[in-house]
Amino acid sequence: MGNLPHVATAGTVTPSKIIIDCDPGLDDALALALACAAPGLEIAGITTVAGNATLERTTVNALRLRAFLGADEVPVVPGSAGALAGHGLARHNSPHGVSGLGAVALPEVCPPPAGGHAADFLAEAVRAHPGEITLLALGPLTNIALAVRAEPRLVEQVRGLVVLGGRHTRRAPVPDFNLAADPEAAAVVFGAGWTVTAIGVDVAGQARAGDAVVAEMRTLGRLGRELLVPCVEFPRRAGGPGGPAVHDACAVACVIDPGVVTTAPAAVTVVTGPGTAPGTGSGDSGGSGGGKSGGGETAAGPAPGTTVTDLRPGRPANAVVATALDADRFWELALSSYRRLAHRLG
Ligand SMILES: [Ca+2]
Repeated sequence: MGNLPHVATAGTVTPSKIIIDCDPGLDDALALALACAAPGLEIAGITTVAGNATLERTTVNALRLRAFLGADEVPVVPGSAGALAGHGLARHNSPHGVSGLGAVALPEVCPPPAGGHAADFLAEAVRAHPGEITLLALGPLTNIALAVRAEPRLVEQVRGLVVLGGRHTRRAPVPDFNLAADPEAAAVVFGAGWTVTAIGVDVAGQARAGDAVVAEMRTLGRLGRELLVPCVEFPRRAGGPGGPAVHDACAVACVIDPGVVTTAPAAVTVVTGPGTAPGTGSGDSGGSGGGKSGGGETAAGPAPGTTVTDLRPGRPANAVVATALDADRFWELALSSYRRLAHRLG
């Protein structure tokens, strides 16, 4: 491992298996729709974590999305409501609304989730298909951390791990939500001994649903009308140049087509408390995080969850990080996939 896994294209060999660990979430919804649309992907499971809303809501949202997207065969397994340190994971004043899905109005009544805990499901699924499953983490990293703690062989058994989180191309002034929600879990995941493919919010945030994208979504029948457009129009009310970012969908696109991003090997450290950032303790100050004071940073150093990313060549790398996005390629892939799915859903 060490690079984004390549996925079979339509009409060729066996689809690539993925498990999506998520906290739906408007951009999670766009990501799940994209994964369902990709002929080269087989979704082996959806696991949920609290984050954009409570665990109860993110799980219900995953179930509603599964039903709407016609993915009834995919197990949905609930996971963590709280961080490793014990505090709650659900964000306050969520930009995704109290429900987690803004004004999206999908039926609330749908088949129940599977039994058990997401972390056990992840470990067992990967063990049953060694070398085949790519984990895609689109929320706080608690479930992934619990899974790899309970089953350290996960590190060798996964095909890949793609994390939406961090900021890796420049000094991170503040942590992103996914890593800040559970910094200890993020540190466990980045330190587990595998190569994490990290799509930072600095790069994924460049994928924005502007007016032309929304206009295209409006032509996509029920999929566009009932899901895609409400997902991008809810945050649009809050404004923002270029339209709302669709971070999680960008991470799915990277699994389907690694050429959507440029990547580089890197040493990534996650700050968990005072003195844990390189440069605040042992004298290494070469990262893109850490350093002098900025927003979210105190006299004790960068805030917990901040990533410190060292891109200098020759350093032992624990990650491959996205350094640039080809936004045109991303939207071409996303909209053509959504069009295919819209046709299927009618
Ligand atoms: Ca998410």
